[in-house]
Amino acid sequence: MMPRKELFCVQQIKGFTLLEIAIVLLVFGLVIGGLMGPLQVQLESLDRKTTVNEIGLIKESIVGFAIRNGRLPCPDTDSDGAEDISGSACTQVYGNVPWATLGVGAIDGWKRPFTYRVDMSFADTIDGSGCADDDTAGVSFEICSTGDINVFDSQGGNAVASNLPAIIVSHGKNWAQTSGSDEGENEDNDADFVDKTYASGGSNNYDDIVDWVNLNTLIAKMVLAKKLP
Ligand SMILES: [Ca+2]
Ligand SMILES: [Ca+2]
Ligand SMILES: [Ca+2]
Ligand SMILES: [Ca+2]
Repeated sequence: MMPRKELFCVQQIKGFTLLEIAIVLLVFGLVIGGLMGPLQVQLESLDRKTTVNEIGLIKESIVGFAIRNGRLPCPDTDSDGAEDISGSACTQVYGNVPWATLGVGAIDGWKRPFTYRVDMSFADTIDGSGCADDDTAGVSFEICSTGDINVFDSQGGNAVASNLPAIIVSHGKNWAQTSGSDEGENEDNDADFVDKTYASGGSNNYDDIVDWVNLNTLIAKMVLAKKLP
C-alpha cells in the first residue's frame, strides 16, 4: 500500500494535470476562435477573386460566340449548360450562363451557377435592323442597336451602366439567402440590376458580383472581325 504522503502527491499531480489540460484547451479554443474570423474573410476574398476571373472568361467567350455566330448566346434555362433557343428566339432571356455552349466554367467560387440575362434582340436569329444603309445579313444586331439591361448603384438609385446587351451575376457567398432590396434586384428576372460595393452585415448586405458585356466593346470587336460594317 502506498504511504499517505505519496498518495496525496500523486492525486495533487493528477489534479494539476487535469486543470492544466483544461486551461490549454480553453486557450487553444480562444486562439482557434480568434483565427476563424480572419480565415473565413480571407477564404471569401479568394472565392471572390476566382469568381471575378471566371466572369472575365465568360465575357470574352460571349464576344467570341457573337463573332462566330452573329448573335449573343441565349441563357441556359434547364441547367444542362447548353443555351436554350426555340425557333428564332431564346426560350427565356433570363437563366444561367450557358457554360457548355461557351466552353467556360459552370460555377462560381461557391459552386453555384452564374445568372445570365440577355437582350432578346441581340440573341435571336432575326437580323438586326434600324440603322441607315447598314443592315447586315446574318447578324442579330447592328451598330446602332442598344440593349434593354440597366445597372444602378442601388435599387432605384443612380445609373451605373445603361442599354447593355447582356449581364452576368454571381450571387456571392450568401446566394439566395438574401433579404436586401439591392440583392433582390439581381434575382427578380427583370432587366434592372444593382452593382455596388461589398457590404457585409446589416439588413441590406450585398455580396453579389456583377459584370456585363460592354456594348461599345462588343460592336468594336464585331467591326474588327468584319462581321459588322
Ligand atoms: Ca439548356
Ligand atoms: Ca436580332
Ligand atoms: Ca448575394
Ligand atoms: Ca432586377
